[in-house]
Amino acid sequence: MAFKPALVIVDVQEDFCPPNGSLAVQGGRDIVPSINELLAFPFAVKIATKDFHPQDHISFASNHQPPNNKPFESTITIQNPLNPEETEETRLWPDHCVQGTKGSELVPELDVSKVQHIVEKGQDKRVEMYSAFADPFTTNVSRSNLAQILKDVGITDVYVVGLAADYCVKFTALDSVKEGFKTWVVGEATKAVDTSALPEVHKEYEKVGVSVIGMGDLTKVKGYTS
Ligand code: VGL
Ligand code: ZN
Repeated sequence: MAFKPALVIVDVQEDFCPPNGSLAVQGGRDIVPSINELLAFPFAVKIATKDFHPQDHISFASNHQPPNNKPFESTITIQNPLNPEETEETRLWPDHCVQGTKGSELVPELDVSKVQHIVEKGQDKRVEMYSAFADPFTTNVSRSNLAQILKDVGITDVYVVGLAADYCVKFTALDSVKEGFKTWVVGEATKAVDTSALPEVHKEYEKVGVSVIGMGDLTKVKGYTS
């Protein structure tokens, strides 16, 4: 059986980390040592993604009118700009990961010297894009180059870590399955915005065959040679 593993590190950016992040995930910084440990393993390719929004992005509460503009609380309906019949209910957030700001930078503790590709996502102001592959619509409005990078290298297995477990990590893992990769999430190397959402996330993983594993379950990756 072919085995060619990739590491995808999702959105380990200042705005998702304490102490100063505008959308700080509790314990977000604490996963970096585990991720650096993973970066020392012989994955065939190591990729870091960045949420990378324009200031007028649709997911920012500040771009909507009251009373339905409370960050973390309000939700809005987004229409697919390419197909108005397709809609999606989505949460509003504080401004975060604005292109060119300190908050959009990968945290400096992350060993980026071992990363071969940085994939930016969420640049299209019209749509939310939690997944590092594409927006959630059937007719995609926005796609990153992540699938192409993985396919060019001949990757079979994608290991997903980073922030946040219940948003971008989740949708990246689910899309990874859709793209045809065997998909793994290293639980200790993720943190959630809302920990109480995790049992539901794990059920969704079970349904599509995503496996949640621990740092000790990577012997196959450690033994990988190209
Ligand atoms: C994320 C909320 C808004 C994430 C991105 O990276 O999980 N969450 N944008
Ligand atoms: Zn975002």
